[in-house]
Amino acid sequence: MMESENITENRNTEQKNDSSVFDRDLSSDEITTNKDAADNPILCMNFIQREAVNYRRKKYCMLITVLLGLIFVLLVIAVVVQHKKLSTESDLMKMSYMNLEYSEALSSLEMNYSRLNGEREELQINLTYTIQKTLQLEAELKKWNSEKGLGWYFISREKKNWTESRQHCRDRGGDLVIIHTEEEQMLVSSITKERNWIGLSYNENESVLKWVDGTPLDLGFWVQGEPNGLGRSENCIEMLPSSQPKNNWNDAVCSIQNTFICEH
Ligand code: MMA
Ligand code: CA
Repeated sequence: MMESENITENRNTEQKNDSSVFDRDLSSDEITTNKDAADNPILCMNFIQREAVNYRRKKYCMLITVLLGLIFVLLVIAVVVQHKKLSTESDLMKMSYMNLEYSEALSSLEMNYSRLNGEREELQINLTYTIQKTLQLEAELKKWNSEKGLGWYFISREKKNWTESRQHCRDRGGDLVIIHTEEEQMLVSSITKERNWIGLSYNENESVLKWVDGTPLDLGFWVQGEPNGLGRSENCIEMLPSSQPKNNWNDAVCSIQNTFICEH
């Protein structure tokens, strides 16, 4: 009786030991003990059962890790897709905003264009009227001067070379100014503030100074030391406003651009 009680107690102790083996990891001492106890069939069974449980645990862990990894990858994909979608939407919004800006700028340009076009037409009408009025006044002045036996001068605003200047005067019924007296020299000098061509030049072949009406020079009002080109490189005569009015002629290169004085 006593012996059977002992066996029952031993079995309980063994069962207790078994369950504690399932619940915890074994220390290396215990493993050694287990190896040593491989001969014991009960301990051997416990060892196999424990290994099986460990294997199952590892399997679950791996499965959970894989699942978590999968979820993570899916999340990353979802974030990337969402980001792309958002950036496409923001690009579209930007483009439509720019389109709006462009169309506003375009309509403002169109308005400016039509306003400027209107102003241009108005100015064109004014210009036409002014040209007509000027021609009319010129005609009246010419008539009045010819009745009184007087000439009149025209001082250009634009600059031209000597030949073009002369042509401009001739196109308007006059020619570059001719000066025969000191009185006329002083008068013409008083109305000019820039370098001006006058109607005097070297005759190409003879190197002789002649007025535009073909008459030779009788009286000159030269700057001191002029003319110094002597018809070789400086064939046309200009007035220099910087010099004193009584002596302001200089021979100059005919191609330079000067204002000019026409006489009618
Ligand atoms: C310029 C030119 C000439 C003029 C000299 C006087 C340098 O050349 O205007 O025609 O004789 O000046 O110094
Ligand atoms: Ca000169």
